[in-house]
Amino acid sequence: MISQKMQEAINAQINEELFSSYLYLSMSAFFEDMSLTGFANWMRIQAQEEQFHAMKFFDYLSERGGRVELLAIEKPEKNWPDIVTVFEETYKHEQHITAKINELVSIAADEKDYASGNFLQWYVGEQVEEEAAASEILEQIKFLGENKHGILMLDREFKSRTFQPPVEA
Ligand code: OFO
Repeated sequence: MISQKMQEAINAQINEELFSSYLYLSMSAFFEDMSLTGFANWMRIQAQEEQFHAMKFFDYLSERGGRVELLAIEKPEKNWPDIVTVFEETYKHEQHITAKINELVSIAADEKDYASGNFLQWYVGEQVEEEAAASEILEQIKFLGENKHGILMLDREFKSRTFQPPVEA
């Protein structure tokens, strides 16, 4: 049986993951509106990944005899001044999520909940990838600057991104 404290922290994290999904879906809608369908696809896949992260916590909490409680999801931003700002916010958001995952790891250690500590390691690894992906795209877009041809090339590349649930999950 999972502790009350760990249960509350996981429920809060489910909300964080669902908000992440909502935020990236809003960014996808922003790009659709700009007719950058590749960027819109990249964000839509990102939203699906976040949904997956949320459901992985959902299933784990249930498996441990805890009770999932869904909290209200905050309304995400709708507009951004430019593409660079979207990816700056994406990168900043992923750093925020990493901090939240690290807090969960600390709670698991405090509670001597070794199963949760082990489970959370998947997210620790995942956050390294999430931050690296956001940071790499941010740097590419900064490099391209006003180069519209380059942005369209990147947009074409992002059209091919698909969602693949991790096999080991
Ligand atoms: Fe983007 O990693 Fe979950 O939130």
